[in-house]
Amino acid sequence: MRNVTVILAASGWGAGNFATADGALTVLQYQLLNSLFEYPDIHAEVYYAQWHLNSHQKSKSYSIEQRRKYVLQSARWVSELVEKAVCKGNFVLVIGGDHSLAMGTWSGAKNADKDFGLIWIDAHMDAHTYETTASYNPHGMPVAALLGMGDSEFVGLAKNSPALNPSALIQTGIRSFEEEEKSLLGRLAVSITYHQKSHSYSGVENFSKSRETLLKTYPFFAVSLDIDGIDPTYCPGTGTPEGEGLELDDIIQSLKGILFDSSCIGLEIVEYNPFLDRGHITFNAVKKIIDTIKIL
Ligand SMILES: [Mn+2]
Repeated sequence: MRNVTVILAASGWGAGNFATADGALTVLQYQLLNSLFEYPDIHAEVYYAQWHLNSHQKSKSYSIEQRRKYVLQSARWVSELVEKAVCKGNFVLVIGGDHSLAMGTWSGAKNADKDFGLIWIDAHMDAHTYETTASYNPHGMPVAALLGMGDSEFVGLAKNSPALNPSALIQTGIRSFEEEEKSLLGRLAVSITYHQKSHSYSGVENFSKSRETLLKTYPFFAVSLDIDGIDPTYCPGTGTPEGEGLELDDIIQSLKGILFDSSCIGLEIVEYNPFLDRGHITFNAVKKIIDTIKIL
């Protein structure tokens, strides 16, 4: 029996497009979690909250400070739920919403005193601060914040910051970044796998090596999945797509059964924006990922 806490956080305040919030709403409305509820060995509890009024408004029409306020509010809500869930030994499944929520997710796990490493699957490094960002979108900042850099309230979501030591982070899928991010992560010696589709590459092998590496130092690990890490052929419904990405099948194979991996504390799936989807391509990809995490 595995107890699962599902946290659906409909906030797009950290992204350039508010409708990123609706990924969480879509997962709830179209019952993508049913395969978890119906599974006999899983007991799932679900939390949902939303911080947007009108999905079609651009977040840019709000001030940086207003957006920062809601980013903090939503991240704090996630953080408190994650902390409680991890304390109980539950597997945490966080569904966004944009990637700024990760500041809350993994600060919450740290606040629960869990010693864990994190596999960060993404096209981007998300290692900006307000000092280096060009977009002022906080979804480009969670990695810096988790490592203790940048906005003091973002960093302070972890009661005992930083939430992550540089050695606890492995990034994969990376193919779009700014020099300032690369230099920050380089200085901290974070492990980064740059992705080029033209190279022969097994995402599954890469994932299991990352898992092994983290588990040599940390008793637990977790996964943050930004769906823009996956090739836009499979996940076009996202705000900042980048070509030449990871194979959807590699991600699915890597995450298969992860819910029953006792060394895994949780998974976060972010940046699914249903309004940018083509047909139901991204919807089906997210459904497939959720369906396979319980398959042994
Ligand atoms: Mn990201």
